[in-house]
Amino acid sequence: SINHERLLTEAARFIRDCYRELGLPQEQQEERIREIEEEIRRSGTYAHTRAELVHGAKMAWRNSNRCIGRLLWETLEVFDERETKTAEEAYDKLTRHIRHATNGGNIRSTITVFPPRKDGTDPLRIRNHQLIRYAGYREGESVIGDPASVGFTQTCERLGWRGEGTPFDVLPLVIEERGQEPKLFPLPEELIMEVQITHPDLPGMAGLGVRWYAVPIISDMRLEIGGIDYPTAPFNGWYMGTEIGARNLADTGRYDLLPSVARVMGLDTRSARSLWIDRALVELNVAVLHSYRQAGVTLVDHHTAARQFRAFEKKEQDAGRAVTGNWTWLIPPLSPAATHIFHRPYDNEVLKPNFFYQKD
Ligand code: HEM
Ligand code: NRG
Repeated sequence: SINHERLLTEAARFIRDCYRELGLPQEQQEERIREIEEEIRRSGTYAHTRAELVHGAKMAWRNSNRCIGRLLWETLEVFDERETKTAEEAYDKLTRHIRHATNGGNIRSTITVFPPRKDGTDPLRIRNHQLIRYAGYREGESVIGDPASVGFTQTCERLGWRGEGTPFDVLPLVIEERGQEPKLFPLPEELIMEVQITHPDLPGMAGLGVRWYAVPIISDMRLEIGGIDYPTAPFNGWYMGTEIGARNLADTGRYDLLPSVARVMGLDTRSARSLWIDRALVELNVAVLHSYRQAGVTLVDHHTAARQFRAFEKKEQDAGRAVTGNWTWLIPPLSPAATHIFHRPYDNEVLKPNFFYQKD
């Protein structure tokens, strides 16, 4: 059928790229493609070998146009959990992912791959945007906690969850098994590493009681490899400081902390021309870098990340591959023009394998 044709085309394209990169002989490629053709004819789909899954996931990271961290794409650790059946089993695998990735602060880039979509339906889905994230509670005009989590927090409450009501309540996992109601799984406190935000020479900063979690683990994107969709494949690296200091804690639509930081710094906030916003932003980012370093948690500053990305560009060029990228995401939100990324264009063509947004 036409769908089988389309799947085979995607599969063959992936197998050729993958096997060439792995240095496997041409005959093996063609043999594997014939085998996949047969499997698709028989069953309507095909299963990746473990080596294909591992390298395919790495290629997906390498092709992530919005990611500045791609130099390290080959170091991704892949857990193959395609045999997972139940939400309870999935929860178990997810706690292992968090433990392995956190590694006492020495963060390891990790992905756990759950069963692929079959006949258009998903055997398992995670409802969380990230495995670890803070709740947000609507309180009249304002929000306690993370405003980005208000909708999902309500979903959790409908399922019977009640948070403590602090600005930093870790949300439970919500896992859905095909044909069943979503289930709630609270995360044990000792599993979640967090960092208290302090400043090297502004003692008032600690008094704000701000914290953030160690590991960003995106859990709502679809991984696509060779025409196969993996709707549940949570992945993590570590933070770039500005994600926390210039966005999560600073955006007016998020924790909106710049006025509080300015107060701690004794800045005059009456006129925009005093640049109090910019000064507060810089010191908040100094605080994030200082705090993660002091806590022994991996995190990269945006200047180092940009230099690493330049090394990635060079490495890809040397490998004979075109670098694709989304300039609007690659430039850091602090001092963008102080990085080389700002000063050159990037081709935003979307290569596969890759990670994609999907409907929840
Ligand atoms: C996006 C850094 C690892 C895939 C991003 C962004 C940053 C970043 C700063 C932009 C986020 C934003 O503006 O919201 C890093 C660093 C890593 C890392 C420092 C350290 C190793 C990874 C890994 C993967 C990955 C391991 C996948 C295997 C992606 C994807 C996006 C992204 C798909 C786009 C997310 C979206 O559209 O919301 N990364 N990353 N990154 N990264 Fe990475
Ligand atoms: N900005 C988001 C996280 C997006 C992905 N960032 C990474 N990914 N560093 C936030 O929570 O601030 N990663 O896989 O390391």
